[in-house]
Amino acid sequence: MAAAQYTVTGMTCGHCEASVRGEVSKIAGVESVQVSAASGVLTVVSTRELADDEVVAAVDEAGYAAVPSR
Ligand SMILES: [Cu+2]
Repeated sequence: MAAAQYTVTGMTCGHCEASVRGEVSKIAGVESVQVSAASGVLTVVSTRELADDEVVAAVDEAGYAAVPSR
C-alpha cells in the first residue's frame, strides 16, 4: 500500500470534491481517495506507487490543479 498527498487548488464545494474523487478513483491501483475542498488536501491510497503525473493529470481532467505535497 502506498499513500500520497497533494494540494489541489480551485475547489470550492462538495461537487468539486466529487469530481476530483471520481477522476482520481479511475487510476489503476487506487484504493481510496480523500479530498477536502476546504483544505485543498488530496490523499490517495493505492496498491502501487503512483507517478505524480498520473494524479496531476486526473485532477486536471476534473478541472483543477494539483501539486505533490511532501
Ligand atoms: Cu464545487
